[in-house]
Amino acid sequence: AAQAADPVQLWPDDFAQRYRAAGYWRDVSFGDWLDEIATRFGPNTALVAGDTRLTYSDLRAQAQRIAGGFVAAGFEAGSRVLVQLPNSAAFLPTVLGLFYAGLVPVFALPAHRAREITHLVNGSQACALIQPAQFEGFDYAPLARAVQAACPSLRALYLDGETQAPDITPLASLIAASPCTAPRHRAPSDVAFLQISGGTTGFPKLIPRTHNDYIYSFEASAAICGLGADKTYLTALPAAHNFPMSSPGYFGALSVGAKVVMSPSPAPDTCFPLIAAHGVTHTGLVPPLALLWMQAAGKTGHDLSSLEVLGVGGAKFTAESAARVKPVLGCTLQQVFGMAEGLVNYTRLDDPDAVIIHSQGRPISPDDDILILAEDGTPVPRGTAGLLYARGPYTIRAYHNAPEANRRSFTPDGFYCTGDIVRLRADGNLEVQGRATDHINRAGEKISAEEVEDHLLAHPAVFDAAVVAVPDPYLGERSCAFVVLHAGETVTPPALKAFVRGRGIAGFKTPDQIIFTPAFATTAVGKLDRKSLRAALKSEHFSKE
Ligand code: J2J
Repeated sequence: AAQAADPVQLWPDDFAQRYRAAGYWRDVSFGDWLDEIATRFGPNTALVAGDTRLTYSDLRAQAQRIAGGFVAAGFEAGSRVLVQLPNSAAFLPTVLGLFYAGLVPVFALPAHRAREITHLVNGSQACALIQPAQFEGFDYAPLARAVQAACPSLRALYLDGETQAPDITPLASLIAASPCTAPRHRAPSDVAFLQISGGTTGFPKLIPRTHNDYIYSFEASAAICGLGADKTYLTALPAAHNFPMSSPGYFGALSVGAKVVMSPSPAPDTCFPLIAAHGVTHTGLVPPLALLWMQAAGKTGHDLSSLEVLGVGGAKFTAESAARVKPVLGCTLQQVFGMAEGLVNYTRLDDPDAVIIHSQGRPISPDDDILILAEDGTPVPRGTAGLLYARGPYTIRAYHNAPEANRRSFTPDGFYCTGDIVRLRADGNLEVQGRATDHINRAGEKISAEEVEDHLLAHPAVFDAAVVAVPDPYLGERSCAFVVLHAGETVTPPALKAFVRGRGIAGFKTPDQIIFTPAFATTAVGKLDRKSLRAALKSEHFSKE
């Protein structure tokens, strides 16, 4: 009964034909792909996570047992399963097991809480929830129960790790079940998983990625990033993010027989020993972490000399910082400008330093169509800044089940409106100049201003709220909430922050700063004018806060 195909706008036939003819889409599903890599690289080490070490054959065997568990539990092919696992030993076997069973993972971050998970489960009609028992001091069983109470589609809860919860199934019990010996059929053109958007609306949107488009994106990325069977990729960022998943990420690494190391944290004191112990050659970081790594590099005794390529993306990396990567870390910097909706740009490893330091690279595919348009929709003169639109063999044509957002975010001829303001240089590389949308890019984590405003507005003392991005030397941007209180009401910034945190959302969405203000400037039509709020923030009065 849960079979219903996702009502998703996929590529028109002529595009699909072109992408197949060009060899981008191999018509292989993730289940087939797991069989391929297990056959090609069987005895090589695939995964290192804590004390766990799995060869490619082991990885497939584990995935097959987990898949068997899901099939035995009665989940039909095509059903969605929400996965909220940290970078643990369970992550890859579980996700690959879901693929093998023909199920569709929905990826959430460990930082997400009841409100977000409820929204994602209801939005995807997920039938199961997979979480860690504990992570970073947080106990997930009560969260699981709260979500189940609010989500009629949920039939099963799984926890990875020690738990006293009798109503929740240990994830390990699936591994013991009899294996699934062949991938349950999914068409390679079907949706493989749902990813969360960086979102500018009140709630994150779901991004449907197909087997064909995603496998193409990470296989092509592996080649661009110089991965091979003799390389080692460190998963430092949260594994649910598109960047460590596919740019080139652990999937790109596995596609060429490399070794994947999972780090439970991106901090230098966790990652540096892993780099030294396992000879890590490749990893990916957001700019604030790259800065932290460069600060720590000289001060620890760890040998980082195995590092060959550091990918940095998710937010703008300044040229000043970019120039320090090679001298300080001794590896090649690769700037990565990507998005979970698809389009990913890389500087190439053999680009001149000036390109690597000053640009965000160029698209993966010769068939990535890029438009840079002025606000009126006409192309800007080459070399000047404009809004970036993208279409291609791995860029989605629509969000999952979001007609209104789709009208805003996609053009009638299928271009995704990235919201990024970029400039195309004469050498063909892009430079990110800014963005046109209202989100805060906090250390690479995208926060919707509207979503946080809605939570502030839920407080009885709050009359109006506007959340804006403020430049921050460590985070790149931090969030600042301007709040207008109802006449006669009072509330302190810490109390209001605690209220927002208590709404059941990821901690990184709590405003970093709250400024009370008597009223907002509005535009002629009475709409909130965020531009003037941003300008106000830069004024002396506010910068002293
Ligand atoms: C400036 N802004 C950037 C960059 C992303 C690889 C790398 C990153 C992401 C990612 C990803 C930027 N300079 N180098 O999915 O596969 C901002 C842009 C973009 C948005 C997408 C990948 N790299 N950005 O960050 O979906 O604003 O994906 O539109 O989280 O991050 O965010 P997200």
